Amino acid sequence: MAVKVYGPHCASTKRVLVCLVEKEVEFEVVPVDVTKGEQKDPEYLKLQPFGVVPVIKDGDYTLYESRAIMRYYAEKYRSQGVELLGKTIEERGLVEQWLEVEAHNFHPQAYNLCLHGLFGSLFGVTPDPKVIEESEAKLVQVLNIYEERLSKTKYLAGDFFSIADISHLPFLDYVVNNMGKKYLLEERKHVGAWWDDISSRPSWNKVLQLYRAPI
Ligand SMILES: N[C@@H](CCC(=O)N[C@@H](CS)C(=O)NCC(=O)O)C(=O)O
Repeated sequence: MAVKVYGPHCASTKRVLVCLVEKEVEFEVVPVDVTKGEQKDPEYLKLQPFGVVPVIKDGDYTLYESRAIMRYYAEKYRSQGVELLGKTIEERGLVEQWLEVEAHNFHPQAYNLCLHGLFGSLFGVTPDPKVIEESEAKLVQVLNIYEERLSKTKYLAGDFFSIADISHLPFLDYVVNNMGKKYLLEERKHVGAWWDDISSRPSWNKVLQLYRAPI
């Protein structure tokens, strides 16, 4: 039975979709229009009580939080598709470390930048230039640390592609391509090379083509 993925057009959901494509897991999508508030419908809240996408249904099993869903499928289908968790426990530790860095250091800055500079109007948020300026300055500091790391390893957790890299795709794509901030990569050659590599993966391009965001 195919996995049901709710809200395919949203950035957080795209993490999950890329992971499923890399793991060669069959899925079907269920539209949830967040611009119309469908993520707050009582029926949807039974699946995801916090009222955000994504959520997946796999038979009777329901799971939400995009990074938890990636961890789950990368582990469940360990021997299928691309290995996304590293081969040793030490590699796995580094995957977890960089996934946490993405969630707690990278994401808040990238999200605020996008909320105030890109899609805020869809959610009734008035853009605040001060938030944009501060978020970009903080994102630059994070990317400087990435530059140092990526001067030593091809991907964030090591010389292997992982869910830590996947997790960056949707919001870095918004920042670089939808907000026109490619200079953030051009000023950091190792981050730029990493981005060129991960954003040219067929899995990401397939997901982008199939489920374009409404912005
Ligand atoms: N931590 C959650 C965040 C999910 C999230 O913020 N989803 C956004 C779309 S990218 C959403 O549903 N926004 C609608 C809303 O906040 O009402 C995850 O990673 O699954």
